[in-house]
Amino acid sequence: MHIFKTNDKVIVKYAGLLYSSPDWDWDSFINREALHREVLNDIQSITTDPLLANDLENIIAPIGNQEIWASGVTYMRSKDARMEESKDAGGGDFYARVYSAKRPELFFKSSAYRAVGPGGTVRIRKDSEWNVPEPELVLFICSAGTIEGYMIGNDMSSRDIEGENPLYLPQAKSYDGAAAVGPCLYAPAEPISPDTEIQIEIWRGDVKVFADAILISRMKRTHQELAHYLFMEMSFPTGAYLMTGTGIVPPDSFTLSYGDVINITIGSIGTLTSGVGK
Ligand code: DO4
Ligand code: MG
Repeated sequence: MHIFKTNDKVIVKYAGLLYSSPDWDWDSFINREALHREVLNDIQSITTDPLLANDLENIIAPIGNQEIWASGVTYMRSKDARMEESKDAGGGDFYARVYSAKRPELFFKSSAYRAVGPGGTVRIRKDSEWNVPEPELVLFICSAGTIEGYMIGNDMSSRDIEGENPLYLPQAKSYDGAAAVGPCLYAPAEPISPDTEIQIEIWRGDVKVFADAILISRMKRTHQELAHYLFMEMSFPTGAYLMTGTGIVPPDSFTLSYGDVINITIGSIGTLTSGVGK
């Protein structure tokens, strides 16, 4: 089941059919335990509307009053790349330690108004010269702390700023247009399969300048463990989104350019496409 947001509607796509009701408000609609079962119940009492296909042309980021948080150094590739980029600053050891520590790295990524939806434009900071997208599976955790859904995320990162000093992480990671999310909230009946693959392609005009893929089973930590730490001492009245970390980092010679197009695909969820701008 896929839940889409437009400026004035919440739209559910289930078994190829589309449903919507004027009573549905995004925050209260998604913030429910057993979300898949609850939505199945909701759509039983309404008729499907094929004309909603037109509204799907105008989807926006599937987010209301939820904050977007992020996890770091959850894949070996992220640990290795960060140790390399920060070695001159003496920061390498922190990444090795957090990779194997009991407590994960969690950081605030974006408020909803700063995030970019499907088909939007992510930004490169003007004071940075080395930038990459981080394609990540994003968890939706309802206010009760249970994982109820998933979306695709891009945790845009300024590698030169982060590499200069790990204490610059919030500036390397959080700025206008640094988080892309979408294209929908995927609320399956069962937790997402460990065989799920995250794929990325970066296009510069007609040229594919980077492509890679990784299975989410390569992650060092469990989704429950990340959600548990996020909710341990913080409440989220309308639930929260949590990026689970990247397992894909382009080679050090690569940096994004204005005009690039980034496609991130997770089979069961869809594709999140973003342009890159100033
Ligand atoms: O430690 C810095 C951030 C790590 C991160 O964003 C990731 O591993 O995805
Ligand atoms: Mg990341």
